[in-house]
Amino acid sequence: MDERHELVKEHGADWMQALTDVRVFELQLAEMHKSGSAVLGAVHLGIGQEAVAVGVAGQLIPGDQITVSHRGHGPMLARGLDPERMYAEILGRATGYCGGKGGSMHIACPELGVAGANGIVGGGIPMALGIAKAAKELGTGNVAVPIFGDGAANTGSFAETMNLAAVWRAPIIFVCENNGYGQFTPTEGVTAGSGIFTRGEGYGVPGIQVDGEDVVAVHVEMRAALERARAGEGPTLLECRTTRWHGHHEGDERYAGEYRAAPSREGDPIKRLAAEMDELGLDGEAKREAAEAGARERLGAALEAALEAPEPELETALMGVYV
Ligand SMILES: Cc1ncc(C[n+]2csc(CCOP(=O)(O)OP(=O)(O)O)c2C)c(N)n1
Repeated sequence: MDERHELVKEHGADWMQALTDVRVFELQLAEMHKSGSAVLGAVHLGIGQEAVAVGVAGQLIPGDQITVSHRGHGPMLARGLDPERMYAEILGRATGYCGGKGGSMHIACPELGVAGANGIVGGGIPMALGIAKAAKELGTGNVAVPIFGDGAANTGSFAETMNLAAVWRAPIIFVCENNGYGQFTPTEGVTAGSGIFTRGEGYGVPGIQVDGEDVVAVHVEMRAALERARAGEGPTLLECRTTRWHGHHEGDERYAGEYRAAPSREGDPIKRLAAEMDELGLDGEAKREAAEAGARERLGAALEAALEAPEPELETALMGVYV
């Protein structure tokens, strides 16, 4: 039995549930947004990109930290955040992770390994290096993982962080979710070179490109990068090629064919895993259906509970504001 087969046998059912949880969490948000109801602020969904979330964040250990972009629900859920509190945050409720004052793009829970989401493109990358440097100095054995888009790979903070990360041999894994677009701009029109993964080369940082719609492949490459980082061998750059199915944000009217071709759904990470499990006699399709039914029930209840939660008290409005 090859390694891939063994991994699917061991983790397939868990991955199926985790991928489906992320998908259903976001589908429910999309449905709510469409109905014009309680979603506050902009919401950017990563539907289609779930294999990156699960393959990367699903194998971190307590004390590891991720930073995510404006499109970070998936990695935060895969890291173990509570869906009800995430919904509450997105809906502006007092029970949300930031008391309802952060919204989708500012969810944070360092206690559970989510140092923070960030609406500033590239903003989470240097934050993660600070965390990685501290982990190294304290000898905790933990790592930091900034997860960001291809657009962020064109920012100065990416290059600057990569440089210092290499100099410090910091335990950091740069995870680029290359979904083919930076907001409304096709990646190839604004991105030089022969692949974002090659950008580590000049700094002596190993770069790997992986099929980001294949949870097994992402898991395997991330596992290798984690081993390197925990062994003191320094950073790795992982470029995950994936597809975003929705517009830049929910309600993005330019989505309907104006700036992009209809996204291919052939790479659907959930269906691919189900098919592979079926080939191996592991009841993939049946497990997919069961995972979806379970997710709909559990996450439906989480959303209901969040909707019933109170809004923040007026007296908390200035809490956490520093001038
Ligand atoms: C510093 C900064 N510049 C510009 C923006 C506006 N903006 C928001 S998302 C985005 C594109 C990001 O593209 P990418 O990093 O590829 O992430 P994706 O949306 O594709 O997941 C831009 C330019 C911003 N939020 N921050």
